Amino acid sequence: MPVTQNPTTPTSTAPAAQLVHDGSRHADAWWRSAVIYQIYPRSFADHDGDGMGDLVGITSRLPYLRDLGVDAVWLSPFYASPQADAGYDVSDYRAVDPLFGRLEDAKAMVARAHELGLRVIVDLVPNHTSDEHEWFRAALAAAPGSPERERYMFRDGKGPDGSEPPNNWESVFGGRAWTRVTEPDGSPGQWYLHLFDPKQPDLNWELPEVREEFESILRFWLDLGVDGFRVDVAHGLIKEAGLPDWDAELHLLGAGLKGESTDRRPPMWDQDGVHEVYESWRRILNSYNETGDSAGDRIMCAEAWVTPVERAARYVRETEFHQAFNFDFLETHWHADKLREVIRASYAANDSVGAPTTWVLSNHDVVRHASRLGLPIDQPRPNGIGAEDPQPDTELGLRRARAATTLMLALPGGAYIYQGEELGLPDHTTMPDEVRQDPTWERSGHTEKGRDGCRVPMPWEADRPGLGFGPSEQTWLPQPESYRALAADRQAGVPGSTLELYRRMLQVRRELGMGQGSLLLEESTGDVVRMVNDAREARVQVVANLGTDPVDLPDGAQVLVASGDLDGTRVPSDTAVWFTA
Ligand code: TEU
Repeated sequence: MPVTQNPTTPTSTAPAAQLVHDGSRHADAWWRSAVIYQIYPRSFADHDGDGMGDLVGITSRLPYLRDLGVDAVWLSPFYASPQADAGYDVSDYRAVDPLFGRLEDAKAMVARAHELGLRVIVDLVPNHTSDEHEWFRAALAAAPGSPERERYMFRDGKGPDGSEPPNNWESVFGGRAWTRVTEPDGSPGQWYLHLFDPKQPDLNWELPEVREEFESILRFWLDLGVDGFRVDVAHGLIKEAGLPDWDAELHLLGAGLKGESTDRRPPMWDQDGVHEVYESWRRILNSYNETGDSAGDRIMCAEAWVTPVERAARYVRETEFHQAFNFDFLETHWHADKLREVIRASYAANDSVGAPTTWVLSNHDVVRHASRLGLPIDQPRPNGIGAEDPQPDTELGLRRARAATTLMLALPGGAYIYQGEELGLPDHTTMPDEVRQDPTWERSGHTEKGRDGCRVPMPWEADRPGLGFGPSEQTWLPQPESYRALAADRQAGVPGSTLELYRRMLQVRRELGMGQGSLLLEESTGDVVRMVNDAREARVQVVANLGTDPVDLPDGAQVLVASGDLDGTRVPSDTAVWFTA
């Protein structure tokens, strides 16, 4: 790294720093500071060699996660499903899909995780079922107005012959959000709502029977021993009465919520009625209370794309979710001032309701941060990248991704890691279109590549077929050649590797109690984020240099963690450091 002649003069971190989060106010419940690792079952580890990950494969790799130093795993859906949306289309909520194994394998996986000291969170998909769910099949076989149809959002079409959809809503994956059915007698019939794929009909959450069924599903998995739920599309269950048209674009974050635009909420997202559902679920979770902690130890995390943060905070009131994903942080561009702002606002909102703030940079729905941060700053982020699209700067992306994670894991609260980010994996950005499986690709009329690029099977062993994903060379999506050098076995024990950086950070974070710390943030420090995690065991200072010039560490700084090579006591561009002084 070249050294410029005029490094930014260091300022002492303490004096101008403001307390933005007081970590001493809360009891030590595990989920307030947990680092949770997202397993994408299709792509984590394949045991039977069919090219698709499975539960036995996951169980076999759990020691790796214990050694990585995470507290818990969250598994994306592995339930019975036609896989129209990679398992987020569930046909039986109490069964394991044969692709992934049997219920016995799920029990063995939970038992093994617990033996290793890892908790297990499973995914719950309540907004919609699969169209192959027995309820939907029954609804299609029954008449309009029947109790079977009442479980879903069936409506008559508009126009003289009902051939127009009931309203103008669009599906998140592209195209209209309504599909017309053929009635059992062969005549063109009613329409049903699907905010996602046509194979994902939305349930009618006004119906007590739907609520009872999901309470029973919760108990089923709690009885099986899981430690909690990640709740899919938690902001979508209730729709505004009358299903009014919505003309703004259907953004998940809720068009009309940002800036000067209207303060009317989209009729399909973040309706006040959803909270009642979560209050009842929280009561169930609390009743499974083995530790005596009044907040319980089984948790729910909301996937709720809701803005502004004040609205999002309503999901984590103490009678509802324990946590929610912080998508504002994930969406923040690589600017020090914007990061400072989102950090401050996130703590303010969550602390106001006594909830832990969580942090996340990648998941199975977004371009991985090693690729995302290699794209030009301030441009809209693409939904997937294809071979003919502008390619991310791989080296810069990885460098910034490591710095971003180093910043993230210094923050008190909970954090989510998406499988493979600990290896610095980029997206597969040159995947042939023919192999794409995300319904987004077809439904958007080939205008959005979709999410396959971040869902590629894990590289475990560089010299094995399929990079050690399983015993055969099959992988359900192709792995890019760049994954070979990033395979876990190429990084384990290698100083400076991304895997060792993650291990080190998780170890230091745990040993010093940084997840439970207080956060002091310095204002107005230009392109450098400076903060202090006042942790149980140490006062950890953090410098993240987003500028072009290197910055000096103060005299006597003891470096605990650095996202990249330092030049003596200088922190180069796009590098973050934890140190004590
Ligand atoms: O995602 C909610 C969601 O709508 C987005 O994440 C969206 O899929 C993404 O922005 C692509 O446009 C959840 C799941 O995480 C996702 O995998 C599912 O496809 C979706 O729900 C439907 O169940």
